[in-house]
Amino acid sequence: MIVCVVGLGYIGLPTAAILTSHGINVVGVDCNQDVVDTINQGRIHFVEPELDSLVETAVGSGYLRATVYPEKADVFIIAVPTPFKGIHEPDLSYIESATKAIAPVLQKGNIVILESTVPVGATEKMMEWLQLDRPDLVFPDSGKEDITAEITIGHCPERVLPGNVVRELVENDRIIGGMTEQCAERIRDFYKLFVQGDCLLTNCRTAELCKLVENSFRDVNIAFANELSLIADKLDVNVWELIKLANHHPRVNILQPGPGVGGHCIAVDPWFIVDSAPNESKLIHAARLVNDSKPYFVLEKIEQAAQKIGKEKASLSIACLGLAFKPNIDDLRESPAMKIAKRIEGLGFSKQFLVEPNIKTMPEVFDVKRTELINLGQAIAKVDIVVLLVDHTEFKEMDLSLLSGKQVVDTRGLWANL
Ligand code: SAJ
Repeated sequence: MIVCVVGLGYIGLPTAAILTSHGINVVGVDCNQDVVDTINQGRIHFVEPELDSLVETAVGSGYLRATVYPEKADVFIIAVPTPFKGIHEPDLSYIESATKAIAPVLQKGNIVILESTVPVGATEKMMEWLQLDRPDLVFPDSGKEDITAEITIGHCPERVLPGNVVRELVENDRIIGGMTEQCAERIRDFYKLFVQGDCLLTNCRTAELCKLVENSFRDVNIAFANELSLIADKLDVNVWELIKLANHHPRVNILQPGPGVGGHCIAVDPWFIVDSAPNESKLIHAARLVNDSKPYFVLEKIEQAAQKIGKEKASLSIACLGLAFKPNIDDLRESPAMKIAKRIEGLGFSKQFLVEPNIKTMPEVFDVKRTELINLGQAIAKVDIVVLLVDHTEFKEMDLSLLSGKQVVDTRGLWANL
């Protein structure tokens, strides 16, 4: 069996590597030549625990090869991004390009699986694009059983947690939406080659909405925690203690407030629901607004911390600990920490120091005259205000006596008892 994985990012590359560890030959495709070259050297282009050794072995053993153009295969997995266009509208152009790229090499008997997170109806759209380019092939008839179909089409959304991808790809249950029942069954047989979790079969539209709903559920729950942090602050209550106590109720399980919600999933996917059913998704929409506004609350707390010192801001310096969107990864996409640190540049402090143990160079959005990327010890020694934005292990394990005499804004409740 040969599997062609299109899109070698946070999902495609780990999936490709895991397939090879089950003795399956994988051709990985990415439009970025640097990514292709890095992988062909047995290296990876982002931080994900355990992935580096998996890819090194996969390439070293000859089971994984990366290239820029798709090649003939038995199974095609599309795992490309679905960013926004306009105001929070899903942009399917990467899926369209990937589909058009595989169309010429598609053969009778092939399976095409869309793993990218998409709005409802996108898998049908993908099949229409394939049909347009390959009128010689017989495609399944959506929802109807059809033994003459020559191509299997389905949607199997990825559900893995960044930072835990290698384990979750194997252990998580999978939702498999088939264009027909036969499609779903064939796709399940494929995933069963490496997935230990249950493979649950449904149609494409339900699978598409299921993925969006999972991330919206989490977004709404985080918004609840973030809203509580605002309420508790106003009423002079420690939100971390409040949540800990409330969670002792057998049916209450409140998540943790933070500086906002980041990443390319939870901060994005709920908008795909809002875009397709705006009048029906008021709560999901409100949650997005609550989470997106949280960085501004953190900026207010920073202003208050500066006022407490009682000196001109121009004579004060500040350190931001963490830039990634969550702990122990280097992913800065949609990161509220990045948003906050960038806005601090405009607040008039003498200097801002950034500490992000998972990156080597400061992101270009920052002004080198105002901001510098340095290590934890140096940063804390130099500044008057310390803002904790990401609960990286390095910050959990640091010597808290270093913070004495500093103003601290702890957005993660890591040092709640200081
Ligand atoms: N966050 C909080 N408080 C919490 C939990 C999370 O503020 O109590 C913040 C994080 O700091 C981060 C953001 O939410 O900024 C999202 O982090 P996350 O760990 O909740 O989720 P992601 O985005 O890394 O991964 C999610 C997962 N979805 C769910 O848990 C429902 C994952 O399973 C999906 O595969 C992934 O989205 C995806 O790719 O869609």
